[in-house]
Amino acid sequence: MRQQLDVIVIGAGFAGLRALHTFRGMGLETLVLEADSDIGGVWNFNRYPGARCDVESYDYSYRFSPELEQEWRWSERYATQPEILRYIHHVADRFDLRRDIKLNTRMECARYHEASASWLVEAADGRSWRAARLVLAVGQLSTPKRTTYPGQGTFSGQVIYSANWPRETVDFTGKRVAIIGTGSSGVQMTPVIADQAKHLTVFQRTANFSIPAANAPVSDAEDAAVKAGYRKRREQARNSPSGLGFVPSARSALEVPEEERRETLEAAWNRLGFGFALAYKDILLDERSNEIASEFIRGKIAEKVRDPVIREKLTPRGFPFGTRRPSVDSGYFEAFNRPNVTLVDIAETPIVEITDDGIRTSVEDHAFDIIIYATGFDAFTGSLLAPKIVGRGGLTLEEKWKAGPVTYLGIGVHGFPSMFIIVGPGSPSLLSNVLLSSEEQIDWLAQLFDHAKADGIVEIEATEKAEREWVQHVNERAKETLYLKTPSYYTGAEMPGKPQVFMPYSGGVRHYRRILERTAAEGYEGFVMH
Ligand code: N01
Repeated sequence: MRQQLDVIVIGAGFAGLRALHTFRGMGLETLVLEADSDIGGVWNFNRYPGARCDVESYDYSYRFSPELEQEWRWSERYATQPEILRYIHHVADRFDLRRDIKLNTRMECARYHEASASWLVEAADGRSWRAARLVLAVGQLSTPKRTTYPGQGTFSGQVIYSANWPRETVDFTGKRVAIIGTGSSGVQMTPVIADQAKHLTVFQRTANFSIPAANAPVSDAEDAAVKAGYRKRREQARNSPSGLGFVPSARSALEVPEEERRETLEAAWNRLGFGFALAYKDILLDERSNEIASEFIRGKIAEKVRDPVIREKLTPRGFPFGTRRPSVDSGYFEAFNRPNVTLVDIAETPIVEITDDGIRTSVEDHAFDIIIYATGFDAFTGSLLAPKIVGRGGLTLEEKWKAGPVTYLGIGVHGFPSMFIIVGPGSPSLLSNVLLSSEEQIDWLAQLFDHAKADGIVEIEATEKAEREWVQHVNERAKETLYLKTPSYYTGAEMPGKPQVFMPYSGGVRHYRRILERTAAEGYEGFVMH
């Protein structure tokens, strides 16, 4: 084991890389441990055809370096996975990050040593490191969910998980392909695979709302315009509810005449992608406003899908728009007009088993060459609870979070001194542009570390009271919204047996940032430091 480091960061995705750059720049000896053989986090794993970001490229990019902002040229409004991964590698090279990243190094255990006020981090292969601070940048959607259908191991064709896509190209030509799952991953890959495969069958359990990406190449003029006003755009994003670079509406959908409303929704539909949810300020807050937006989308689906039976199956009903994460698509609904695409509604005719040559539902056998599981993730807590993390007095994070995750500000956990989570449960996290939220928290942590250094503080721990009050605040804010009306991965419903707790902070990026700023101004209230 080497001498004690200042900071160990777990994960070399967007957040881990930014943390390394910032902490190292402050003179802190920082090491990043990454389980995979390369950097990039989710953008390294989710290589499925059609994978792209559904936050606009200019907003889903680092803000910390104006030079980087000016020199990088995004080619499309919504960047594809390969382009985002190229950007991540460019950043790693440009800021010389690789020398402090250990690849193929999965943290198996982290243990807090009270006498030395430090964390001992052990890798799966027995190597270990010690550091004064542990920063968990492990991602919110990075532990894939595994389904447990009878016979799952018997399929003789190719099995692929969307979140662990093979690095070599998968050739769908002439193949009969199944996709299970119609969240963002299934929705993004459907039209692309439909274009290549002999036949594509999509197994849908819940119809989801999806907004067109309105993707387009970025012209030189657009690029120049964004770059000329980048600081303003970044400030807009920081002051918006979810970290997107446009000014959201301040009006209620209920206070405008129907014709005007239709025009507003039409304009948002044609341009804003995910931001459609902010076309009126109360779409995610008021059931009547939400139903207006939901009906608008149902009308759009009706215009896109020709077959009335398929159209009805694809139409989301029974939950308010946005309370399950909506998708942003490029031709998803239209793909079901193709003769080589079939929709199987597994809410009606469930999958009963996976067979040697395909999938058996309650009414039919389907033969396939390839089955793709686009069944999502153990969201928010999966990757935080996968390693063994042992805090003060031998308490594990798993025990502490038995009834669901509790944090102070989504960053600190009482009983786990000097451990900090980037975009953890209890922060805006998946209700926001996570890249922006990561940078906000890392900048705030940098100030906290500076403050601690100046005062000779070695241990920083959230108090139990601050944690309790924060969890209460997170729950109170959630009650003001429609999110609690629907079981979703926001509430832990995606995994059988997971505690049903609303996990992200729904008070908005701007409000959350102000709370962080206030906490810092008040001497990091809610943290005990010595
Ligand atoms: O996962 P999901 P995802 N049998 O959990 C179904 C981000 N993302 O990978 O809804 C059959 O959304 C499940 O059905 P149901 C984004 O935040 C971003 O698609 O539980 N089906 C659902 O249809 C996104 O929200 C981008 O009834 C089963 C699907 O599988 C998040 O990642 C791109 C099943 C899972 O949907 C996750 O998206 C892609 C079972 N046993 C993803 N279990 C960007 O563009 C689950 N399902 C940035």
